[in-house]
Parts: sequence; C-alpha cells; structure tokens
Amino acid sequence: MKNIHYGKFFLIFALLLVMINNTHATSLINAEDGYMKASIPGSDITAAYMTLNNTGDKAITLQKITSTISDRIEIHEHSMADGMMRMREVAEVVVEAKAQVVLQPSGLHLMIFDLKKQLVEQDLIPLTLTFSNGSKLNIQLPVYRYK
Ligand SMILES: [Cu+2]
Repeated sequence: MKNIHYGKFFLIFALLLVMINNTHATSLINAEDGYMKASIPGSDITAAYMTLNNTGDKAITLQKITSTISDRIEIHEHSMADGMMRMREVAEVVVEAKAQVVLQPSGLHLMIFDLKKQLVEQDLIPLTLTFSNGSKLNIQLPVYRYK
C-alpha cells in the first residue's frame, strides 16, 4: 500500500516538473516584428522576416520552420560575392544568450517555396519554429505587400 501511494505522488511530481520545464523552455525565446512578403502573382516563392529574442542564459538554435502554407521553408542568407548579391541556404540560426538575431531583407531570412496559395496583404500566416532545446514557437505573421 505504501509503495503505491508514493508511486502516485512521484508521478504527479514528475508531471509537474515536465509542465514547468516546457513553459520555461518556450518562454526563453520569442519572435517580434515578424512579417511575410505578399507573393507576386504567378510566383510560388516568398520570404519572411522577424527578430528572434533569446532571454535565456544559453544559446538557442532555430532548426526548423513549418507552416500550413508550404512544405518547404529554408533559412537563407544574403552575401556579396564578386560584387553580386547571392543567397545561400544555412542549416540553422544560433541566437546567443541574452541576444537577438534580426532576419531582414538583404540579410538572414526565411525562404518559403512551393506556396500552396497566393499570399495577399492582410493575410495572417501561421508558422511553427522549432528550436534546439526542443521548444516550439507558434507565431502568426501578417502579410505585407511586395515592393
Ligand atoms: Cu532566400
């Protein structure tokens, strides 16, 4: 009888710890000022930008981005090579402890391929960001008109 009692108590305690840990992990990183560019009619590619803030005391790495609007979202970086602006895929984005990384035009950005629908101004697009510490961040990005 005694053992069963302690077992139950331990289980509840363990569950509580897991819950606290999850809340903690997700609150360490947040995204602000995010937006996505409306897609040009006839094109199925666009880009998304945002600022990632890491409020924790350990580096956190953005590893994966998923969304209902595309099955192929990559992290890209712009760089100058031989006087020309080029884009290349990078595997991940490291956000150092107590620091932020800005994804912006002509810099780091999310490249969204194979759009399932045209994105027009005032759409709100859901994205899920998955980080190295196992946390997921669900955000909604407004769509702005392309220039
Ligand atoms: Cu790109």
